[in-house]
Amino acid sequence: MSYIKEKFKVKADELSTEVKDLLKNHGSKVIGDVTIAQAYQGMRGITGLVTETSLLDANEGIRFRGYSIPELRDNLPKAVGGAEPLPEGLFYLMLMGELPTEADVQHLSSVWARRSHVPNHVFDAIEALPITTHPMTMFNVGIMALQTESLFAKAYAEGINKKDYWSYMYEDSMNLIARLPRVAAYIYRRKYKNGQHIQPDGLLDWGSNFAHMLGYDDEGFKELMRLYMTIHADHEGGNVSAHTTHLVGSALSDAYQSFAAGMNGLAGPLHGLANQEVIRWILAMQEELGGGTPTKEQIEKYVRKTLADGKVVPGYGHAVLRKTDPRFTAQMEFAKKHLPEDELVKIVWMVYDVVPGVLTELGKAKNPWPNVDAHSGALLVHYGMVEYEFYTVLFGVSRALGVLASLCWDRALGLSIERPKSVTTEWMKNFVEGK
Ligand code: FAM
Repeated sequence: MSYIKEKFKVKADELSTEVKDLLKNHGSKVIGDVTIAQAYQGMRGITGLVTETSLLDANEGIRFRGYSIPELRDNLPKAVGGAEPLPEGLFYLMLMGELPTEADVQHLSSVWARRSHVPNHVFDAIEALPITTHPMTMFNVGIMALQTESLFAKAYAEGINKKDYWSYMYEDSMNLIARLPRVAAYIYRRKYKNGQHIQPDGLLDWGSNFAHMLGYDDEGFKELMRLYMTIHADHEGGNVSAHTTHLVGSALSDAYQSFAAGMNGLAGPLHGLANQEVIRWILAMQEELGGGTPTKEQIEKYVRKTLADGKVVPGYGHAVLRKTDPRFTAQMEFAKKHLPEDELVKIVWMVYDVVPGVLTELGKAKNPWPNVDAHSGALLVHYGMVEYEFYTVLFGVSRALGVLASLCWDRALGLSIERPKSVTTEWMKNFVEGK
């Protein structure tokens, strides 16, 4: 057993004991009430899930095992000559609950490089789809084709003890994370680069090898990928992709099946697809105005038109956050350092100056501030990745780090199959009338 796996097992046994005590001594304590509005309106504010890897504060933003994004950028190990955290380190932090050493991160880089082989039938499955297929559909077909490799599914079919589920989930999660960049890069090169594929470089770290296979060997893009893979990884447990992965996983579906389910949620425009929608929205605005950099007045007019047409302004608002997303701020800082004169980035910043005021004035959106998706596309365009339909796949590769670390914990803690109670509107009416 690898030392990381052994260490995880020790931590998992400790927490399992604590959870058993918590349930035995306080299991019936009430942690919240549920209103009728919450039942109809996306269960917002209901505390009903346990996710160890990260915790979101409405005003401060996400903390991974207690570390904010600026703290991660300071404290996680970096590549030689790099300034952004290595995503391997964030995975270690989320899994283990403590910061990794340089050696831990190097170990994960080499384990994932060793496990990155993708069988040919996965590429064949992707090739069977029309070239016009959305990259997120190709991505999910690729993930599902990889399911043939699930060690958990194989072991379960042969018959295993419940106590060992975590071990197979751990192996499947490590293998899936190792393989995803290759699958994603294959899709990118197939759809946009005439199928001219690039072989992995086993000496590179996970994020920069991904950049390399996508066809971007620029050091700036590699740094961007490391930052991108770090900040998109996790956002506590209730968001659609994390919750779906956890929910499907609770049926003992394996890591591939659970993650694919989560990715179908990420593909929705109110969730991960918003990153492509932001760039599409800015390009449409530029086209309508005849190109070039719009003025703030023109942006404001376009925002009002978007809202009047009954559409959302992509990249703005959030179900839980109530301030500017620190993931937006981290990308803004990256842009100020590496590409302060970029035209599209400047438009993103002007949009940031305009949208919160308009949304606040209209008073409908509970959070008028930008989320992670408002900035990411402009950075990718700067380095030449203009194919915005692909952006959510990048988000998905990163999200694997958080939701798969969480699935390892779900199995280690032996969490139950998820099955909340639902009622009908008839039931609600009877309840209100006291029947
Ligand atoms: N533009 C226009 N209207 C908005 C809005 C926006 N950016 N954000 C919220 N609203 C509206 C919302 O549609 C709702 O209108 P109705 O009452 O007519 O349904 C009203 O304001 C109240 O919504 P809320 O309570 O403030 O937001 P929700 O919690 O219901 O929804 C979001 C949260 C993120 C789905 C919503 O803000 C939105 O649609 N934003 C644009 C899409 C986006 O950027 N999604 C990415 C979220 C991101 F962080 C991620 O998952 N990657």
